[in-house]
Amino acid sequence: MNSRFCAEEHQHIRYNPLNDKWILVSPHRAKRPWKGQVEKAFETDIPEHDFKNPLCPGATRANGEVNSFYESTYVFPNDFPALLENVPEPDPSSHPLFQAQAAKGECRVMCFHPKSNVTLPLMKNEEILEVINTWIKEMLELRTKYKWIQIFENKGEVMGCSNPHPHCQIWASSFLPDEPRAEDSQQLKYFQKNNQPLLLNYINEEIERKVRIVVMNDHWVALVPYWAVWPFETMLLPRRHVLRLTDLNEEEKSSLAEIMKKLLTKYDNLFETSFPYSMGWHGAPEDKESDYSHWQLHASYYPPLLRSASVKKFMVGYEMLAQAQRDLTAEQAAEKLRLLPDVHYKLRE
Ligand code: H2U
Repeated sequence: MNSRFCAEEHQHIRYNPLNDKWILVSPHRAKRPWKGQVEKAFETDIPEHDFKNPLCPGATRANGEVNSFYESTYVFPNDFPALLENVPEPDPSSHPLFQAQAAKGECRVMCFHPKSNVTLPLMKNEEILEVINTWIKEMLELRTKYKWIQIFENKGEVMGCSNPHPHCQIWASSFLPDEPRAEDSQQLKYFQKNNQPLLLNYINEEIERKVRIVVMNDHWVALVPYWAVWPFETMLLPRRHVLRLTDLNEEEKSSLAEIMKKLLTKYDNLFETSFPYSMGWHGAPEDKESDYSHWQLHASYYPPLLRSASVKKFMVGYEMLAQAQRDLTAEQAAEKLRLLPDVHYKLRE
């Protein structure tokens, strides 16, 4: 008893300052995984083009509209939107236990590439740059009407993605959703106390400590956050203080394309599979009146795979009823990803 604490061996809880939640880390349970067999998932061949796939160039969508024969990115209104622009508002309620508020918005689908079998890590840097430029174009338009614009990508069937064609979704809303609302209040509290943005201080510490960095360039850093919940969760952030995607300069955009390709290649190389995840961008909310200096732009990648292309981490039981738990430490996950090649397994000689 009372031997010295070692984070890689002894269970502990870690604090996430961005959302004010804790996570249970139980590394003693992770001793086995890397000795175990690594199975490859069965990958179906996705055709480059299919007129029956509603996301493909020239295909007919559910509402009867025909996509253009696009050659780069392509944005269209989601035919099954969760948010509509014009709907009646709920009546005000005076009862504190039965509160509702108006919710307005728009949902769009954005295809990344004309070919269904070209995912982001298989694209050229210039093609990824096109994706970034289209994200920015969409944000510039939607921010004139909405407070929050959520860009997110569900990749892989295991994440509920309904279509293998490379794409993301954009949901703009009149309200600030829960996750960014928690991040806003946590970053504000930290800024008021320390006069520095939380995430900027955080990345500077991480760059010095090195152990959780996965890949870095002059403008960006990708790391496994100290408080990561998903086994190979990462966060991608600019190294300078940037509030929103729309504030990036040309150099930072090109450099973002480069680091995205590297990070996503490592992800695919981990289990030699098209790595599933949900990812999304968080930047300062869009109302002009408020000062959002406490914010720092970041993307979060939440991949569910744990041990192999077919072993997924389930967030059930304890996670649903108590709090998030992980086996592998953030440092072990970062090292594993860092050491993987930058060349995609499908593109190896
Ligand atoms: P996901 O697989 O990430 O859910 O994205 C596919 C989206 O495309 C989904 O939200 C939309 C679905 O509503 N879609 C259309 O808008 N039109 C179609 O014809 C098919 C799919």
